[in-house]
Amino acid sequence: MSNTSLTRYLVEQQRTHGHIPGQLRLLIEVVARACKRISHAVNKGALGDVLGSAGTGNVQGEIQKKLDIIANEVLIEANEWGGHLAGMASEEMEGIHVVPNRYPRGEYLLLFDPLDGSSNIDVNVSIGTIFSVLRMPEDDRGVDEGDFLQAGTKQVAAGYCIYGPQTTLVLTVGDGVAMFTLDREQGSFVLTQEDVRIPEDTKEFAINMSNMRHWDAPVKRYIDECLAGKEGPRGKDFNMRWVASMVADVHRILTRGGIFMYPWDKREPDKPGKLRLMYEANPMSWLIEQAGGAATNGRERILDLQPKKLHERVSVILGSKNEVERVTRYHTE
Ligand code: P6P
Repeated sequence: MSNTSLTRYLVEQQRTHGHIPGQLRLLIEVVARACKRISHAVNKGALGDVLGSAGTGNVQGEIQKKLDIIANEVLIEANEWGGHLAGMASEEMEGIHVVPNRYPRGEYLLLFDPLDGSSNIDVNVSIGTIFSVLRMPEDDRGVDEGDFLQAGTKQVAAGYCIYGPQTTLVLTVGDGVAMFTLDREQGSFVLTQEDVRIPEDTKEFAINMSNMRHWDAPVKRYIDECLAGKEGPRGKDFNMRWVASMVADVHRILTRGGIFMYPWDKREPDKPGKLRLMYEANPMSWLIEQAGGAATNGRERILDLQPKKLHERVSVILGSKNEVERVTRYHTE
């Protein structure tokens, strides 16, 4: 059992790969500490005044849960004074949050979904925080929304913290994927897995089957073939999972492989998909690629997409490389 703390891992990674300068290490450590606080609030459940709806709506037009707002505030308060950030963007806020003038400004931009999977909060199912780090464009004066609109390939760090049976922080800075489990006695994240690798093949798909009648033909073909099992064109039986918390489905895929799909569907044809590009699809896609998987919107690599709006949505197909390539091939055939 390793006793490598997150801090020691980051220092040693900087020594060997040089991708974690001081300000970025501070940023990651501050985000990890904020996730510890969010985990504490989540774990209180009904014992703390944290369940249920806040009675407000967010920019997505979704009812905000109390924990959505608590998590958002924890991340803002933890990160604005350290001098490592120029600004932040959140699923829970319409506009960006520029670091106030009373604090020093740094060279990084932090984007996050403070609590993903909110529909699962009140039923005690795993949820999580997803975060993505970009660098402020060079010689840039003030901080504005345009500074955040960078392709996923520009990320310098990405990760999530899943609040499940364990609280686990999963991180990449471009040199593979590492996992840190929260040791509540020590109060710190301890390295429990590094060089995470996703099997290129899988027998497990994750999709919300209730939307089947709304899917595009390539997605329907792929799932029909999975359902046909051994007697069908795939020659093997498949299993299905759908947690309705992207963090939990992605964590399972990083741990044992699989394919996750939230594709475009004809319920709202103008919406490219349900999930958000900047602070859900991009960080998760980088983690998946860093672990040997693939991530596309059905036609293009997600990390190559040039964002036009902060809260834009995207169709997501990610996980075991050979399965994602098959679904993508069905779209482009
Ligand atoms: P549905 C959670 O609200 C989320 O954004 C993702 O975490 C999750 O994968 C998806 O939506 C679940 O959507 O339509 O199945 O409830």
